[in-house]
Amino acid sequence: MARRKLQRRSLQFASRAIHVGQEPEAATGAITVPIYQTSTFAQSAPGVHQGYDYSRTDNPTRTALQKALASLESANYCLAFSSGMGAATTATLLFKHGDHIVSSRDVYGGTYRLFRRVLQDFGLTFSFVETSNVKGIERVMTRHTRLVWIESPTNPLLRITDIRAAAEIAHRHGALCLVDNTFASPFFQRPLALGADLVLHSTTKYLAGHADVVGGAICLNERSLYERLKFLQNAAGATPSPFDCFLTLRGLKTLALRMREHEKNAIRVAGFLKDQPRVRRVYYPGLSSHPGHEIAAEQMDGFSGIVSFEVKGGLTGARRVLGRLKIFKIAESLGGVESLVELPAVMTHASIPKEERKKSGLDDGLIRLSVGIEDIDDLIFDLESALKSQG
Ligand code: P1T
Repeated sequence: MARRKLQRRSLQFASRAIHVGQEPEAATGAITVPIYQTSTFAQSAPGVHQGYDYSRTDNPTRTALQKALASLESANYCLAFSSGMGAATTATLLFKHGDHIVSSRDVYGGTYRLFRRVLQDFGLTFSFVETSNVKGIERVMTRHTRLVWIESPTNPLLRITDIRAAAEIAHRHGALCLVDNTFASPFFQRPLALGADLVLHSTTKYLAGHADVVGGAICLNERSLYERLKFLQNAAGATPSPFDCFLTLRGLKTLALRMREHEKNAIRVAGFLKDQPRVRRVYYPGLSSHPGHEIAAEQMDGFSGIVSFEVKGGLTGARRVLGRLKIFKIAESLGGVESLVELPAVMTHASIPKEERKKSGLDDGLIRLSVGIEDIDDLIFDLESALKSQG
C-alpha cells in the first residue's frame, strides 16, 4: 500500500532530471541511455518500423532528452535542436510574410541578427521594445502581430519581464508568447506555468552545463502547435546528433545541484562587486536594488548565475579587468561549471549596431560574468585582484 502510494507520487525536479525518459534500456538493462549512433533503422516491410525510421526525424537518444526536458519544464512536449539558434529559426518558421513579431530589445545578439538580418528579408516585421515595461508591448501590438518574444532575464542586462502580464497581452491580441528561458533554466523558472506558449533554450548553457556541446530545445503544451513544430523540426532539419543528446542528458542529471551552486556564488559575486569603488554599476536580479527584483522574486525560484557590471573607465577599463582575470576565462557562452567573462559589445552582441545597443542601455564597457561553481573564495580573489590592480 505504502509502496503503491510512493509510486503514484510524482517525482521532484532533481529526481526527474535523472530518471524521466531514462529508464534502463530494454534489451540489455543499460542504466545510461545509449548513444544510438545510427542514421537509419531497419523496417520489417516498407513503412513498417518500431517508431524510428530515420535519425533526422527521430532518434531514441533524442527521444530520451526530449522527455527529460519536457518534464523539467512541466511541459507536455519538447523538441530538441542542433543549437539554440536552430530552435529559434525553426520556431520562426511558424510564421509567414507579413506577420509581425514583438521582441524584447535586450536579447542575445544572435537572436537580434536572425530577426533583423535574415527573417526581415523574408517579409516578417519586428518591433524591439523594452518588455520589462509591459505597456511597451501593448503599444506596438498590431492586428498582424503573431508572436511576443521575451527573454527574461535578458542577455546581457538581466532585465526582467513580467511573463504572466506579457503572455496575457499576447493572447488578448491573438498572438503567441515565447520565452527564451536560457538564463534561468527550468530549475529557477517555468514560463509555461506563467502563461507562455513556447519555451526556448540554448541547451548549450546551463542544461548541458559543461561547455562541451551546442544544442537547443523548445518546450510546449499545445498539441497542434507541437505537431506543426515537429513537422518543421524534421522538414528544416536543425536536429541534434545522438552524441550531442547524450552529452546534454548527462549534464542535465546534475542541473539541480549545479544551479544551486551557480546562484550561491553569483549572489556572493554581485554583493562583492556592488561595494567596489571601481565598479560603477552591477546588474543582478537578486540585488534588491535591481529594477526587476520584485517580479523576479515572484516568478522565479532563484536568480541564477549571470552577473553583469560596469567599471569606471568604460571599454578601456573593462578590457584591463578582463586582461587581469585568471580563473574567469575570456570566452563567449555561459552556464558551464567554469567561470567565464566577456564584453558583450565586442563579443556576443557585436552584431547589434552600436545605436541599437545604446538604446537598450548596453554600454560598450559592460562586463558579463558567467559565475561558475568553483570555490567562491577563489572567484572573489580573482575579481579583487583584477579590480585592485586597475590603474
Ligand atoms: O549558441 P546557441 O546554442 O545557438 O544559442 C543561442 C542563444 C539563444 N538564447 C540565448 C539567451 C543565448 O544566450 C544564446 C547563446 N548565447 C551565447 C553564446 C552567449 O554567449 O551569450
